[in-house]
Amino acid sequence: MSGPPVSIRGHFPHKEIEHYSSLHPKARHLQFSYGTAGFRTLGVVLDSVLFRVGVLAALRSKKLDGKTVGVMITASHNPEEDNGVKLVDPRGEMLEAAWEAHATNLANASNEDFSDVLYDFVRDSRIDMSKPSRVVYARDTRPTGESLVKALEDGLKAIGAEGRDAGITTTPVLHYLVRAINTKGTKEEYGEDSEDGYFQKMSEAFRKLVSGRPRIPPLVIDCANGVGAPIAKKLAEYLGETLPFVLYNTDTTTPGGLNNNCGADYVKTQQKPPPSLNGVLQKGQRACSLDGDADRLMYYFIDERNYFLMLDGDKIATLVAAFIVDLVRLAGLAEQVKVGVVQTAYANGASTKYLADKLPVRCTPTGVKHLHHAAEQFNIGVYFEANGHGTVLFSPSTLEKLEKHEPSTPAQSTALRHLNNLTQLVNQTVGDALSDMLLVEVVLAHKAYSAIEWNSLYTDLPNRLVKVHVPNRNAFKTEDAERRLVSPRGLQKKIDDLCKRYDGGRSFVRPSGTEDVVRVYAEAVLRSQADELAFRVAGMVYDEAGGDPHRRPKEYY
Ligand code: NG1
Ligand code: ZN
Repeated sequence: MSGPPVSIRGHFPHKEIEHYSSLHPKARHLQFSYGTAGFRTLGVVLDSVLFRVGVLAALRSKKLDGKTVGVMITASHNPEEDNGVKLVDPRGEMLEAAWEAHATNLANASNEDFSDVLYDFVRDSRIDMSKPSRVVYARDTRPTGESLVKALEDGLKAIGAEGRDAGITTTPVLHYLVRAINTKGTKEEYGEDSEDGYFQKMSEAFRKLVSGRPRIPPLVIDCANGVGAPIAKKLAEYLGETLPFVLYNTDTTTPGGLNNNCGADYVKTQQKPPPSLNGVLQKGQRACSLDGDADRLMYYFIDERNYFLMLDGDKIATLVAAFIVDLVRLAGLAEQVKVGVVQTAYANGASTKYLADKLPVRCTPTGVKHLHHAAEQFNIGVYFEANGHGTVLFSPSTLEKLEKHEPSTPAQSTALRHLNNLTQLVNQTVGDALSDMLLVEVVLAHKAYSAIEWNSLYTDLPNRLVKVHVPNRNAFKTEDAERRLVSPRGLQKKIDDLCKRYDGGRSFVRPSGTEDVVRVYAEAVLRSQADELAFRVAGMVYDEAGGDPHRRPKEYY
């Protein structure tokens, strides 16, 4: 005998869903996938996805008992015509992995099936439709953003969710807001839930950390012609003379400017400054680039010989981690508070070596969520991708320790005060270019380092990143935090044999999570050898993957 028909709790708004869904039809031929960076593709094809993400965000909030969920509309460092969308969970962290698959399913349901697929999802996930639902959302400066926000809002209306528009702001501000809203009035209160609250918290901590230090010389900031520009302008007002900014690439209205020949990704991949800064930078002057949504940061400078030197995510991680380790020791907490660093296989071998002599270093697969979770395992976890995305996490028990610890000397008390201020300066929800930038400036001020001294902590091994277009990148499977290939069989052995022939040679191969390519990374003691190793491995990958021999790129030898 079968039981009573399974039904869902509360009212399922069939009519509203069908009505709003018909305003945002999905094109039949399009397939979408919620990957490491959420949904990301050409902005003009995302209308149906945004509507459905609105619906999903509203349901996620109901599932979490009415906690506020975040939605960020951005395509980060991608070209201006792209756009994308990501969900943010209530503590300001990335969406729970299991829901990524739900997001993909819903985005790909046909127009006719959408309402039924949604009903089944609500039933199977046991979502109580009578719960409240709250969503806060924001977008970057991309031209397609405005209409995508409307589509998202229709998704919220279809479910009857309460929406809060945070306007045009950075990804890290949106993550901050989500956490601030959800912790309001609790003992974990993260800050006032407004952009002003974000600036207040960060700038106050910064002022305290640099007070009594020599005046900081102006910092050149390349804003990638993106949302970092208006936000950096506002931050400048909060900081005043404590840290003078010289802002470049702040044009968010001229079409095509976003991330074009500028921004953190340009600097990292081209290994040169944005052309707009040519002739601007004085020798030794600190400059940095943000990406299109201001969650990545690259520092750099021109040295005495006019060489361009890049201070990337690895350099930031080493600078910051070494500083925190010192402070913990000076505060008398070395036994109780363990500091660790998390990197990916893309971290320069020289940075890993430098760090591993001082503290535990973990390697995780690419993607912020992996790094973030690994960093949570430490009392204080510093994580950075080489591309400049990263932050520092202080565990709840560490925060408590820092607050309650009784220092026994004035030196201990000073170090402890600095640590407590750092917990306020750092955006612990996600990598944040502006918060990371202030963090770097604090360390430089405390150590009295110029960019040159910072750079000399260790010397990067020359490296090369190559993209290989193959018929099926899913044929490439990895293990050991993506450092070794398990398939195609036998290829790893060939790579190992080749690496042995290069001094300091290291190379690995993995399928990209965001582009239809396989990435090859190689490093070696000499620049020419790093290049040669990368292109040789790329050639092996191309041949192994069955690439057309007539179209084999010449530079693969
Ligand atoms: P993929 O395409 O999976 O290599 C890229 C970056 C990641 C990360 C994601 C998300 C490199 C080599 N890869 O991933 O670090 O930032 O994009 O945006 O930089
Ligand atoms: Zn970004």
